[in-house]
Amino acid sequence: MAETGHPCALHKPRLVVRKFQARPQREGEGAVVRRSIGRFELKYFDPFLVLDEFSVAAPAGFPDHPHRGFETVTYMLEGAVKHEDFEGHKGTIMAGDLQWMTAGKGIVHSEMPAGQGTAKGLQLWINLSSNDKMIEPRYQELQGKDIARAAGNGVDVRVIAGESMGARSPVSTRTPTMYLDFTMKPSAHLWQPIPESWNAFAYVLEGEAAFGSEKAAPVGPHNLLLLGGGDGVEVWNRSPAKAVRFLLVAGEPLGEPVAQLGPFVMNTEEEIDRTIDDFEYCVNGFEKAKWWRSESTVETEG
Ligand code: FJE
Ligand code: FE
Repeated sequence: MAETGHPCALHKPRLVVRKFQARPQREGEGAVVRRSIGRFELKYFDPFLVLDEFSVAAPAGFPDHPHRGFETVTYMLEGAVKHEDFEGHKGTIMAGDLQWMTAGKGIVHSEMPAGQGTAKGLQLWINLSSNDKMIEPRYQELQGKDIARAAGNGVDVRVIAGESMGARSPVSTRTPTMYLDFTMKPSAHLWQPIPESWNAFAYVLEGEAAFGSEKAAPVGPHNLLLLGGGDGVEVWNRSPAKAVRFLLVAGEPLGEPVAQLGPFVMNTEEEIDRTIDDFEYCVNGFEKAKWWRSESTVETEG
């Protein structure tokens, strides 16, 4: 069994308390996302605001739009996304790559599929505490080859944030967060410790696994599982032939009020009103929004 701790009687395994199937919906300009966290039945899973499994091909995409008050974590599964922001920061996030963007007091950017193929991946929005909402924007970008990895006993893990199976991510997270991408071979079993006070969920990408209890019904792709209390989670791949790939994500809840208007997430309605003014008048972090338009917008308009 792959483990970084032991699931013996001293442990309190987390069980699945709710399951959501993420169905496709339209977002941005003609893009399709399977939204699990952030839809009306699950508006907020402190500190997580949105989890979108996206699929986008040109000319669809997420053209010029702002963010304030949280972080976006983009993890590519297939194809590539071209991004550029109003500070001149730009690049391409390819399959396996990670972009951890702290929007802080303000980012305006575009996120568009690169080339002709379909870009697929995950975007997670992590809330920032009231103390961090207005910090300077920051990017942490990792190519797939630089993402920490560990393997053993039929389990492979890519450590996007936090630590697992002796591998540790270099990403620093303002809101304490663990983000793991597991692949388990048939008949593999794992125990992953999770800090007891954190909220945790799993999201299945491929194959099927039983979460929380060996007898649990296996869960397949596009399902989000909220995990209850405990100090870790046990997962079994009981399939005779098929691997399972899933994300395991956990974060320390902020326990603060949330006021949200689309891509602006603050603590109070008053702060949202101020943010709308800041964006409209291009002040307090949105200075460069005044004249900026992405190259992709300029190209489309000729
Ligand atoms: C959006 C505000 C946004 N899911 N998944 C409002 F910021 C967005 C948005 C995204 C997004 C971008 C990528 Cl690359 C992947 C995403 C939302 O940019 F769609 C709306 N409606
Ligand atoms: Fe964005």
